Amino acid sequence: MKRYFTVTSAIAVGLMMASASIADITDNSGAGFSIPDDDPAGITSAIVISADETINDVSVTLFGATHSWVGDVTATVSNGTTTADLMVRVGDPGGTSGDSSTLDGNYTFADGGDDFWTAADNAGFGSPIPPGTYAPSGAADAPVSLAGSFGGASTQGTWTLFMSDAASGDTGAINGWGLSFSSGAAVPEPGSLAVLGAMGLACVIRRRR
Ligand SMILES: [Ca+2]
Repeated sequence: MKRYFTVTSAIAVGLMMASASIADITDNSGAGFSIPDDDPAGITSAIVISADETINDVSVTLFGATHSWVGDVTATVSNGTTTADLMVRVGDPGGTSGDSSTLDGNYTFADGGDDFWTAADNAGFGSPIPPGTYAPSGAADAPVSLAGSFGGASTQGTWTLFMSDAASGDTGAINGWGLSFSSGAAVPEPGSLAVLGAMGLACVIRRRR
């Protein structure tokens, strides 16, 4: 019985480790850049993902982002097939100058995050939007879902972050950026659940001896 318990434990742990290893992929190797001022052509930076996993959800983080007028800024992420907005000229639904708050820190864009436009509105003139996790949004605060945009696609390929600035005078930059994927594999397969059940039964039998 003791040998049986040891073998099933090893199998169960092995299955759990296999599940964990493909559940999440994080790559924070995206290079930083200065955002060209008042230039719709913007700038892009790429991250190449070699792992081929099915995406359940993805988040994008801008590291060390700075800008003295967030309303100038547009940021999008693309896998070459689909492009999703992260922020588009915050506070500028009518083609005016946009929100006058600033960027200063790390900002993660993920489904379910706080409302970025509300945070910008609350920050006020010349004050930073608090670093944190925000929901992506499009022009005029249109809702964006990264899971809806990329769910079911492969992680594999060249991912690009695009950023641009739409008005002269205020400028910004990022130190780097990253992607964090979750796959649908975090839930153990039925086969591994059966092994875990057998392990539990083995534990019960051991205790009774
Ligand atoms: Ca500018």
